[in-house]
Amino acid sequence: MFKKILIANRGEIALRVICACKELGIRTVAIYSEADRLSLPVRFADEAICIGPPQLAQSYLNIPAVISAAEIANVEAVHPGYGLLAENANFAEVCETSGIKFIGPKPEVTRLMGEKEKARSAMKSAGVPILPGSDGIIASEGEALEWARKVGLPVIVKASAGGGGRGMRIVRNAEELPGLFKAAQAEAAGAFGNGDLYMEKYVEHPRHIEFQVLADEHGNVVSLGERECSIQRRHQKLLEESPSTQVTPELRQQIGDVLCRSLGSIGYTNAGTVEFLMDQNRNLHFIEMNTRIQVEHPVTEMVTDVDLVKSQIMIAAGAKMSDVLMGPIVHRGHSIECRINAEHPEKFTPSAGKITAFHPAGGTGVRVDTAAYAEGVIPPYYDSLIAKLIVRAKDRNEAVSRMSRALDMFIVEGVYTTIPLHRKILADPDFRAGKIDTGFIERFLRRNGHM
Ligand code: MV4
Repeated sequence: MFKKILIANRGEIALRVICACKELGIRTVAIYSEADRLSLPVRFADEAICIGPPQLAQSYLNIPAVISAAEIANVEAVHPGYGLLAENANFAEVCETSGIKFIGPKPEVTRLMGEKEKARSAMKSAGVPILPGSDGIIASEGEALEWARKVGLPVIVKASAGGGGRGMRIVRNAEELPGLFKAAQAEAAGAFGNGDLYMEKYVEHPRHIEFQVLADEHGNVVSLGERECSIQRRHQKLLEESPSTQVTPELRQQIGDVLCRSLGSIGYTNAGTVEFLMDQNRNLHFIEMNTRIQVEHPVTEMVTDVDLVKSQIMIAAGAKMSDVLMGPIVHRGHSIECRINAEHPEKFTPSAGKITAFHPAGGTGVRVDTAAYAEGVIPPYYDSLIAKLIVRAKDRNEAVSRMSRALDMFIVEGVYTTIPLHRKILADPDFRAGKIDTGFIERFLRRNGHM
């Protein structure tokens, strides 16, 4: 096992990685920007190194600064958390050439999954169900029209370098296609420095359902089942749960089996998340793969009792799956996570500042992943996640009740938060009935007079 790991992240996920390391007997090195000097990861890590000023490009995204810290501290491995450098294949490569283990998949696999069109064709070849669409990058508007005719309207054009919703256009009639194609191309070129586009059949009112996997370096892959992540606003997830009300044990097993075979053939290693859209007929279609630990990983941990971050570290150290897991994956109960963000309730704009009072909820079946504390400051430079409130209960109804009371007993003062929004979502009849899809939040906000 590693003796010492550097955590190339901040906030709650840096603390989450420190928890895993402490339990594994691994020493930890925190890196921090000048804005995070008084943060809990700095306090709880065995060592801490300031790597620069608050701006991301000069601190947490500054690869030479992060590598220098890793070399000065003499660590054997780097855990990137999520966001920041987690899916940066160049960073993974620099770690490798510096003799530091990157806790994630091999750089070439990270690169493959980062090119969405290549990921789509690799997963198709490996037997994962995908949507009808273009075969590779679309060279011109003329070719786009040909594909649209072949696939049938509506279609969606997507940026190959994209993900998370940027550089996407829905096309409902052929006359609009050339203009929308050009707009998507320009947006992608501007945002990612790469205007490559591909096309898929557009799925109306899909659910966003993702599968968690773990893969060791000996060819063993396991599926830990799905998370339902349809409650999103502007491509930011607000609430996630596991299991999905729409996934039967048979479908979970079937998709899990397909993923184990296909990811094995691709040479995938570490934790990963495979994103699907579920259509009205409950069919799942692959859209993208994330090669990192995700914000919402705790809901999977709660229903499987597998520590995903510890598993990542053990796998990176060369452990076999049989030594990482307790045995076969068993799903028990239901888990929900609410993301508590520091943001204005109506405008959804970040609300940075000092937290004047902080009392996290507790009690049976409640978990809080956070790096916040009373008198602590939410800096304006980073994302606005303050805490993840996670519950686990025997079934969905009990999980909803438990989450509602936990939200009622969670105090955050000094900044605006999404707690009131979550309380309303949990009281919503459609949400309670499991009638959710990616359009839920927009309908909900309209019904509740927010828009
Ligand atoms: C789609 C789609 C419908 N059909 N692809 C948005 C973000 C990106 N990761 C994929 N996205 C979508 N792709 C096809 N073929 C609808 C969306 C989509 C969406 C997906 C997941 C969660 C929320 C969403 C909100 C709007 C659109």
